[in-house]
Amino acid sequence: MEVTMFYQLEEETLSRSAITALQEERLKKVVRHIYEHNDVFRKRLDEAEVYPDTFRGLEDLSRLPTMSKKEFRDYFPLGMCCVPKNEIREIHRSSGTSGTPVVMPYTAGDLRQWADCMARCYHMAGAVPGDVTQITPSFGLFNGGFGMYHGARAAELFIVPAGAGNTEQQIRMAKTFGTRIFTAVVSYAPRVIEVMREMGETLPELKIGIFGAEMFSESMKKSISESLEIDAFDIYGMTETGGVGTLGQDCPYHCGLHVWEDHYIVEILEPGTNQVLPDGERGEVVVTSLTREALPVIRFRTGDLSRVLSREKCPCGRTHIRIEPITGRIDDMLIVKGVNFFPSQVEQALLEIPGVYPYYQIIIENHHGIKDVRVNVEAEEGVTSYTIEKKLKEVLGFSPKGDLFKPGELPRQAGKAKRVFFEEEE
Ligand code: DLL
Repeated sequence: MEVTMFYQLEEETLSRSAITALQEERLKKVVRHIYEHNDVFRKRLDEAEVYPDTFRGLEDLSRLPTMSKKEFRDYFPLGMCCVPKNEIREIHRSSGTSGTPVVMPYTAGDLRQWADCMARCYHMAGAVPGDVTQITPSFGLFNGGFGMYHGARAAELFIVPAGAGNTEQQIRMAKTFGTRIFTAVVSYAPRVIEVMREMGETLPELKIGIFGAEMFSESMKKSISESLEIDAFDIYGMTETGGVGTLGQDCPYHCGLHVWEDHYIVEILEPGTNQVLPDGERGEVVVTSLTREALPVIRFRTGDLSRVLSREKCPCGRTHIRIEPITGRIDDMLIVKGVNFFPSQVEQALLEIPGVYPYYQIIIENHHGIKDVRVNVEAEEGVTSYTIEKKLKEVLGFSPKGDLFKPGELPRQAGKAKRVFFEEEE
């Protein structure tokens, strides 16, 4: 691997023992920081009988109480903040579609940390200084646009800060400036491909796509890479950990998401319990941020599902832990006819059928308390309901009904896509 593929070569290739030593030191420091600078954190630690003077670091990690979105909401907007207000330089906020929004404050140091994590992701995907990157997640309170911007500044890229929407113009801009790296929320990529086809355009200079903010199934990744003739990367992060890229991305070997372990500790917990699961077992991703100042998270229950794939050095040279791409959220799980499944499994199956488009709806019907599921999907002529039902039976064990739509007939959405719809009880 060339050195230019690393943004922070030394940090990204630390030995396992060096990573552990760094985490040990930083964990003790962050526990002291939150204890001394925030009443809510101090009370929680007191209740758990964890005190900075006697806290032993990694071996005491599981003694730390877990937290979730609930704490952010209960202490909205800045009740969990650990620095004085005049040290805050920026905030971001989750959409709040499912309740009070989550606010994340950043100090100047936090903005640098975010930019560093994000710049590592850019370089890991193959960016070199001067490359043209087009940023299409929205700029504003959503962390996607600005996070990619801060990272692209650090990585010394030529930035086209397009923001969301206006797909025709996005394509013309990509052509005009010779965009090499396109960044987007996953479900925006099929839309770009569709409009490119309508316009009869190609983007020969485009080589790299960085997509995230939503589950990215293998079949979606394959379809996007092939259609755009690019290498497609899966970038991970969230408002609570400090935004896009903070938790990592996959490398050109695509063998799991590299989590920046000098900044974050990742544990996999059994959903609904405090049981830490062994490597290889799938569970809830729980994250502790080691280097954030304004609002570090301690054992934050993300609600995302994954498992540890490896703690060994990757062929790309990086040594940090690798986790499986996120397969869904705990609260995404659907139960119909006694079968538990995730929307990601439906997507994976549908997109394996040639001629099926990445636009679908999973509709959960409710007939007097008895649930059923319908799957509507867009497909080219020639794809039959029989093929779809047969394929879905392999995943679900039963064949859901549904309608076939012609390409372009299902609604296109901005931002993160809504795929699952719950119908009112009849
Ligand atoms: O979605 C951050 C982001 C922006 C990541 C742009 C990548 C690209 P939030 O709006 O706070 O932040 O949503 C975080 O989105 O807990 C996951 O459920 C989901 N998510 C984020 N990245 C991925 C991914 C941004 N690569 C929530 N794969 C997280 C699957 C993802 N899900």
